[in-house]
Amino acid sequence: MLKIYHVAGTRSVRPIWLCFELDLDFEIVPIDFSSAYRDSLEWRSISPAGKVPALTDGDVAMFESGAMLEFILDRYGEGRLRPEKGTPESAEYLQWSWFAEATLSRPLGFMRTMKLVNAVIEGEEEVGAIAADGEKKAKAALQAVEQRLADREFLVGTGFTAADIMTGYSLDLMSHLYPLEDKYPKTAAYLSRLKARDACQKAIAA
Ligand SMILES: N[C@@H](CCC(=O)N[C@@H](CS)C(=O)NCC(=O)O)C(=O)O
Repeated sequence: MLKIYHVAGTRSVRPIWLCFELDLDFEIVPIDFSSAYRDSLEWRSISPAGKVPALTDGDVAMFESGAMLEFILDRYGEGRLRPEKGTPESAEYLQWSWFAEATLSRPLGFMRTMKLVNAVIEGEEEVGAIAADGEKKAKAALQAVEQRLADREFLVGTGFTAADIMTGYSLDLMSHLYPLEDKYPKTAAYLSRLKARDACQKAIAA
């Protein structure tokens, strides 16, 4: 059976949300998020870099959330929640799915670290410059999403897809650092729409 190793609030929300959208039979395996457990041989044998989420399904084992969505759609999607490959909409789909983790989430992790560093070394010029660069990148990525949503409800022309699951999770994380409503109203409304979906609510409650 398809198993997703989960910690509430982490990227495991993505594959779990997708499984609920597809109404699949699957198992959520809660794990201990302590660094001691994530460093253990047991967890490293499932997730070699010690991160969450992980997925197993028969002889398949995976540890990257975006790749898990593609695998789940390949194996169980029956053509749902992803445009047909090779079409212009598929290009949009791929772009926004990758953007969510490679561009949108990237400055976020960085900003979090810099916030901690700043708390320790207050007023260090270099640290301030690095933090400002992270903030600039985060804002540029948010602006790209805002522009895309200017005249559409979801990121891809065909309607709701797994690219919205990828991006929705990243935006939710971001919204804890930047209140989105004032500067990114379309993005804030999009995130509220995504979070109102049954499958998303089930994933958040899991
Ligand atoms: N690109 C990876 C990122 C995985 C990741 O950073 N997971 C976080 C939780 S959301 C984690 O395990 N953090 C603990 C750490 O980095 O030590 C994915 O999308 O699966």
